[in-house]
Amino acid sequence: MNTRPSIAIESTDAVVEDVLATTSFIDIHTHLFSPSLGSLGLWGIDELLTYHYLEAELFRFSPVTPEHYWTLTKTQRADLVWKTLFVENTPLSEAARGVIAVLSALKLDTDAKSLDPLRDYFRSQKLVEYIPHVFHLAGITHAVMTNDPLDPEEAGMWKRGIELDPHFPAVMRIDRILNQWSAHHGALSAQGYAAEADGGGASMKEVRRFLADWVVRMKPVYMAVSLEDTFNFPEDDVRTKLFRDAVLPTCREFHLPMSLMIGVRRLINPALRLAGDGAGRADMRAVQNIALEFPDNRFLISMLSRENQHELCVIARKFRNLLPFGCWWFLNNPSIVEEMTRERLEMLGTSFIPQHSDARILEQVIYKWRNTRRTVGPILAQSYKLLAADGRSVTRDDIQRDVNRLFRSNFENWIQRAD
Ligand code: HDL
Ligand code: ZN
Repeated sequence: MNTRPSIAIESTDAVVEDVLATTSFIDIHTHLFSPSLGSLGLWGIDELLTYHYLEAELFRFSPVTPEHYWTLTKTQRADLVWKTLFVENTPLSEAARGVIAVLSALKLDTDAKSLDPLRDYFRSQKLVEYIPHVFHLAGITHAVMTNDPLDPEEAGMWKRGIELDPHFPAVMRIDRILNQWSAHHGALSAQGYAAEADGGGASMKEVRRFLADWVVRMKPVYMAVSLEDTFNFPEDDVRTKLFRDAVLPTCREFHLPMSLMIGVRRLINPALRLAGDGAGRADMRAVQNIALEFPDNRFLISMLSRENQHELCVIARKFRNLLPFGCWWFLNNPSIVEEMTRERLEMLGTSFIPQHSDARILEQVIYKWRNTRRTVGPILAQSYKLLAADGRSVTRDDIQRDVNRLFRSNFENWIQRAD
């Protein structure tokens, strides 16, 4: 006999919405930086408007050429984006509507004719108080960073010693090692790690030493790499050697998950710079081969192509060391988030992480997490309604447990398991 105070089926939506609204999330992948990383952190209206998602959209509406656009100052670019996408046209796209949502949440004029008053507001903010305010509006407690030990500017800051901020956990991003070995093994050698062009000799041992030194310095919660849509594993190449003999052994040594974000088609239009990347369907055999070969490594997996999502759910059902996460980049639109979240709940229950923001500018977490709550709420509620119709009612505590798992403890457990 069910003695728990289950919720009435007609109040499911309201209870799910309230649980989502009153639970703070962990944002497991962003490009935000803690204040101790100074100028690397982006915030304010000019950065919001020159977000590469909006720059891509600008070039579809404005006659301005990318070549001319890049000669403009940041202020001039922001003015042009605002005029083009927000004054002369209706900001209907996900990224454009996001700026409106941020301005509205900050109680600013969403229909401003000039950006100057908005600039005054952002200029007047003190970051140390402003960040907690923005996190509160977004309903997050942590924004996990993306940190590159081979980025000259950032590496210099880490080497000089920075104060670690518990609200901004670090992640060691190793694209330059795994994807651009020929261009960057020299940088390793320059830092005193004997890395050879063909990955031979002591290279793998030296890469392990490099990674270990940076794990000690950065104290990352996981390692990460973004991989192109053509990524295969295994291949007869240096990258496979690096995965097998350096990166994944280091992850095991320090009990760190490895995040694989697969499907980018880099710079399909180089003139757009950061906005120039595209997406492509990847061969999921790479993921299943990695999961099978490395049962003692834990992986966070995000695929960039909509066409890979169902396959990812199938493979995740076969390998407990895979944790699918997020609706990444071009997928972070309600129409696709809905589809992905439904199929994940149907095939994985609550053993996945529904979303990350990928925010590059601080205030973006406000709209990206508002959208996630607005999109995922009804889908989660529908799952409970189906369960009730099939014979099991739920309590608010059940829903709270599930939301905590989806948006917090799945990640916390993944980064802390020392087995
Ligand atoms: O590689 C990544 O982490 C991607 O998220 C890229 O940074 C991309 O440019 C992006 O910002 N996507 O949202
Ligand atoms: Zn990212």
